[in-house]
Amino acid sequence: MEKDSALLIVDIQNDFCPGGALGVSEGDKVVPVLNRYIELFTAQGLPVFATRDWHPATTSHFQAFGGVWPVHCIQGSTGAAFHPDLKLPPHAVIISKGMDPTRDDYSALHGIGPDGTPLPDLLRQRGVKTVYVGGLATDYCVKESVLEGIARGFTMVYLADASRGVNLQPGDTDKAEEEMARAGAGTASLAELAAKG
Ligand code: VGL
Ligand code: ZN
Repeated sequence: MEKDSALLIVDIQNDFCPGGALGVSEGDKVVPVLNRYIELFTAQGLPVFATRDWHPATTSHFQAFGGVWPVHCIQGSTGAAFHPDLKLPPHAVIISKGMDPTRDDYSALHGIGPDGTPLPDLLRQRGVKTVYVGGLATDYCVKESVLEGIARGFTMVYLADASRGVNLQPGDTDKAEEEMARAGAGTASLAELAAKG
């Protein structure tokens, strides 16, 4: 990885894993992969950010209030907790998103850190220009984060081996990957990054 890189882990929460309220097929399969990415970035002294979908109990994001999703990732609930096998290092910065009760908001770049600082500012403060992104779900939060990062001038690299999609419609994950590539996102894999060291 370049010296100006960071790892952005998206929504590895119980509700997005099999058995959760909005379980993504094979969502838990990315956990050991992300743990290896975490090791690689940490070994190089690079920042790690982990987002969490962090909803109020009442939000237009949920079916009951006019939205498309079942209730999921309510602030403080077990469903909103990170998957128990995800090995976040002490230096990881937790980014919360989806708190606005009036809209769907998938982009991690709209999220805030523990002290309320928006993620783009946290990235700039650390000199980050290249963001490696993986997690759940490819066709929502991962895609929107990658597209918004590009729009804001960051170099965004999509990690397919660390991501899975919801696929409300069959093929949504493929479409999301095409959209990210068209917008200028790079791609990388664990094997490639591990080989480079
Ligand atoms: C997400 C669906 C609903 C995501 C969040 O983070 O990808 N997807 N809420
Ligand atoms: Zn959500």
